[in-house]
Amino acid sequence: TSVQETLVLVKPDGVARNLTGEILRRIEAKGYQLVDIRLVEADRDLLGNHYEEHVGKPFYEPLVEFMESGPVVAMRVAGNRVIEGFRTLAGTTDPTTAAPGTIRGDLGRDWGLAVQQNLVHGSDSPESAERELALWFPAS
Ligand code: DAT
Ligand code: MG
Repeated sequence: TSVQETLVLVKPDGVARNLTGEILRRIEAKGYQLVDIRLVEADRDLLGNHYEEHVGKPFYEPLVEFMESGPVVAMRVAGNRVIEGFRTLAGTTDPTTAAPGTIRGDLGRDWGLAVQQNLVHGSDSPESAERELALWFPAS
């Protein structure tokens, strides 16, 4: 086994739509462990660090504006191969084409909103997970 920790964010659309519980239910049903959880109003500094790989891309500014638009729920989640496993639960980036059975495929918008409103973030590698967990859980 390979126990890992990952950062999961319920984005402002997920919090506003009261989907935090449903998303956590899916994480727990899969057998992953919730280690820590916070409600965060993210500022530009945090978001710029979090999305540093996307700085300068055309979707960067709308993405940061969206992520600042309301509270986000940050979760530290542990489990065997959870980094890849949570991204599989989340589905692909665009909710329109994300597979049924996934968070984005089942719950993601299908009414003309921008692709950044895709409910969740999950770290994409062990290096990203370590970096992002340090940003969102600075005290632990
Ligand atoms: P993911 O969240 O699936 O890891 P990513 O890291 O490539 O995707 O991008 C981060 C977020 O930016 C993504 O959740 C939604 C937004 N985004 C990505 N590509 C986009 C695009 N082509 N147009 C608009 N927003 C985009
Ligand atoms: Mg990503």
